[in-house]
Amino acid sequence: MSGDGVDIPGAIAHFREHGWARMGVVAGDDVLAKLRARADDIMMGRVVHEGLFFQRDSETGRYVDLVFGRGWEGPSLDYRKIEKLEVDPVFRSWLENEAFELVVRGILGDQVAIYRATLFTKSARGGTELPWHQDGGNFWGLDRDPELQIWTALDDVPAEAGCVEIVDRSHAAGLATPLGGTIPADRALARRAEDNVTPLPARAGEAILIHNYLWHRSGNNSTGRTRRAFTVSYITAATRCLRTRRAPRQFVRVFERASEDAT
Ligand SMILES: O=C(O)CCC(=O)C(=O)O
Repeated sequence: MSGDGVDIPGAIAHFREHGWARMGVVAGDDVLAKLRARADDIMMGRVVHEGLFFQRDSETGRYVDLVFGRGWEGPSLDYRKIEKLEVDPVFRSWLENEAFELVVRGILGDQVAIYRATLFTKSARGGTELPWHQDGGNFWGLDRDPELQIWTALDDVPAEAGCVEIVDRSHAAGLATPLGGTIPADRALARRAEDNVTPLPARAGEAILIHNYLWHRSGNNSTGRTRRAFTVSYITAATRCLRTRRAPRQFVRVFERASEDAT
């Protein structure tokens, strides 16, 4: 995908003011077919990479019932989250496409790495709800908080498929708690989040910029069809991992080589 047809300055300005911005449809049918097939191949164990993080949907569809630490549990399309997809050449090629490069450089500058490249899927059986959260804070273990994620719909994601929902401009108030992550119920009540929900339904191939501090969430999928999305957290290459119990993470630099044309 080239940057042609995407209003990059407009998207960046909207992102800064609102904490999110639509880029429009950036992935064409052929790219979508490759990304969807690769998502299924990874879940079904037909393509295997060392070190991927897998988490299955909860049995109930409720976030509080998620089970942690099991990794890949066998072939299934009921995984809700797969991380470290930067190691996969198909996803890697997509996250380095030219339109993303223009946006990312416009916001973060020239030296860029990624914190995570993640599939968030909601299976045809309903998936798992994701509560209000922010993607930063001590929980992320970095010397500075990331600010930019680019989310791509791999399938049509109408409201009833569990589209991303946001509280417009909520990024401007910073972190709700120093830890980051899930927003405590009392903070959500105080911010009257339920009265200020903006749903962001998306067509397959659409990309949306999401500020890491933006309050966002997504519900269950009642469409009976799988709902897959791929999201990448880009960081400045100067970002350092602060963890001490294990060797600090080194982040994969991106946009260093001429990006292969994923389209
Ligand atoms: O796709 C979703 O349901 C949520 C994605 C998300 O929370 C994120 O990109 O940080």
